Amino acid sequence: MKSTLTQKIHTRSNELGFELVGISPAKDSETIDLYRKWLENGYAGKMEYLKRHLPLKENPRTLLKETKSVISLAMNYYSVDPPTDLSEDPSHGQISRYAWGDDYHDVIRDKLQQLVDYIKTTAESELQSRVFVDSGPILEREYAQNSGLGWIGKNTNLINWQTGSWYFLSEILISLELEYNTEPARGSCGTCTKCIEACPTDAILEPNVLDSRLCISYLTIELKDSIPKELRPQIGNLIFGCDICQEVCPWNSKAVPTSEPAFHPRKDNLVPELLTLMGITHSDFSKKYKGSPIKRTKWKGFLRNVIVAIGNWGSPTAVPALKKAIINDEPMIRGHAAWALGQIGGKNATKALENQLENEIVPEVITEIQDALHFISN
Ligand code: B12
Ligand code: SF4
Ligand code: SF4
Repeated sequence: MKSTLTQKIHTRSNELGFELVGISPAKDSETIDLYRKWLENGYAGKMEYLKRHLPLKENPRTLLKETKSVISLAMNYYSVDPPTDLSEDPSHGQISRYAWGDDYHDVIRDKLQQLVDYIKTTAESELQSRVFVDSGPILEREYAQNSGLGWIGKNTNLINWQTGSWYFLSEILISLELEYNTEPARGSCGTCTKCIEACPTDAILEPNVLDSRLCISYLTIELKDSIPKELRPQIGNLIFGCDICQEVCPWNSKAVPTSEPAFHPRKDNLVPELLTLMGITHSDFSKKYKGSPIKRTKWKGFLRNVIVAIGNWGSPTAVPALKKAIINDEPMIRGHAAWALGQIGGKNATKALENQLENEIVPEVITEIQDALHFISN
């Protein structure tokens, strides 16, 4: 009976679009000490919620005391590859693959709920359950690995031996004993170190240990303040997240396109022109990225990222747009615009910086302007 229900859950999950499904018992996390140490080392940066999650991550029963099983699910978001001539063109920005389409939280939560409804009907019993996708206090990759979905690679992502790592993970905690995965995950990183070598900011300190404070994904999505000046050049034209340590992973050469239409790229999300994005107002941003993961940066963070990419592009054609940005109401935008003008250099950029220096009152922005002028004159 148990195995029949487990099998039905697998089948229904696949029908709902979850390519990978596995079930593990609700036991204590085996890696919680590594997580604690990671927090103690400061690798979470300013993601304070990860500290608050520590006690909750010790065991799924802290989230739902009746939990007996963790159903781990993965949904593929690989779609197309962007045209290389545009992704490598510094006048265009790159958005990471997971954010090209609709917000996966909404898409997946809805499917998890459908799966729970199905299990409740099929099991014909009163069940307790909770669903999580990304934002919950659960070590998703550990439970996915235990459930047999793949192994945790040196780039810290969960990799499936057949189809790679372009997956969103999610879980259902359920008060039901089911048939558990007993197979160890197939595949491994072996002696490969491609992701560690390819990371532009050396954020993967050692296999499986990532310092978020250096990771471009953190810097362009999670960080709400100024991006540290020394890291800006390494960001290149990445304006939202980073996929480099997955792009170089040999296991991703086997990726197959997702069957979920919601994860296919929205118009303009593949490799947008940086100068077009500079013209986006606060309300344009809200409209354009409604229901998209990109809204997480908010308008201010997104504009900051675009300005960094423009500084890395270094083209004088961007000076008029930066002249507007250096008088923006937001000090963070003014500071980054000053940096970008410094990278571009030349007479017009210098003039814009000198003009703003006369009017600027925020100490951090004054420092950015002075540093930019210094950079130009050297
Ligand atoms: C915080 C967070 C981030 C942070 C920190 C990332 C990190 N590597 O920890 C930042 C903002 C940098 C980030 C970036 C990205 N993220 Co993120 N992130 C999370 C989140 C919310 C928590 C992760 C966490 O707790 N990190 C702390 C570390 C210590 O935990 P951990 O990496 O899970 O590590 C555990 C194991 O690896 C194990 N472990 C540690 N050392 C070792 C050593 C060995 C040998 C082994 C076997 C295991 C092991 O112990 C750790 C603690 O349990 C999860 C969702 C979730 N609730 O889990 C999504 C999640 C990990 N992110 C995801 C994605 C897609 C991304 C990005 C690709 C987005 C992008 N394109 O920009 C990048 C990838 C960057 C990278 N190389 O990891 C997916 C990953 C899917 C997958 N296939 O693995 C998740 C699961 C969200 C989801 N539901 O799909 N993310
Ligand atoms: S996402 Fe980018 S910056 Fe972060 S670890 Fe991977 S390659 Fe490095
Ligand atoms: S690039 Fe190599 S080392 Fe890195 S995750 Fe992929 S297989 Fe593992």
